Amino acid sequence: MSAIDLSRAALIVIDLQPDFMPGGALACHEGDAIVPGIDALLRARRFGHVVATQDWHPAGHVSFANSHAGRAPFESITLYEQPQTLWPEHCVQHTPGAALHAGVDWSSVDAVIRKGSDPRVDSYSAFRENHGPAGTRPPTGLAGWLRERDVDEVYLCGLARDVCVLWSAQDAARLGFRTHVLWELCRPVTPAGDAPTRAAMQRDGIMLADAATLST
Ligand code: VGL
Ligand code: ZN
Repeated sequence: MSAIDLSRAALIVIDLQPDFMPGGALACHEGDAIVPGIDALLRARRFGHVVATQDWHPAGHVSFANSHAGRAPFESITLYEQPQTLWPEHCVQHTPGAALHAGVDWSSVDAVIRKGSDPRVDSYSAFRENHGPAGTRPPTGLAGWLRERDVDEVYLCGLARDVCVLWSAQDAARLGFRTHVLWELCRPVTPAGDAPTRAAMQRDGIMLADAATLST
């Protein structure tokens, strides 16, 4: 039996950064549990292409609760006519919490997409910013990068399952990529959201996969 052909597939590792680990500024539930599995997946070098994203905010970013007088983390406000969750200050550019996690061998990564760098706009998806002042969601360039390389299939893993992984997977599917989420190599900000996250992925044609199936 030959293993499945992943030469036209890209692995996209979302926001595996210390600030999203337990004890970090914006901890994901059991976020550290996925680090060894993602490291093993990269070391296996099965994918034709590997991309990592890095949440990369300037100080005073609009998504930080402390940028808004009288607001607390995890409250929701309306920003550019869309709901915006306010987060604890996290992943500030060039701080240790914003680094790519030291527990992973990143040497096989072809491209790193830094997102959320515009102080006025949040960016959950690897493909597009959230709604900005002009009401548009400017692309990050990732879709073109993948298409230029003939990639038609993407596998996503990382953090957070209910935020940046979900939004990235939804955009990937909408953009026409065959889209898989490696569910067990993701962890959420809010574990209670796992059932709705799973339902949203299934509704949007995203396939839930297991890293073990990649080696069969
Ligand atoms: C994320 C909230 C704020 C994520 C990033 O990586 O899922 N969540 N910024
Ligand atoms: Zn962020």
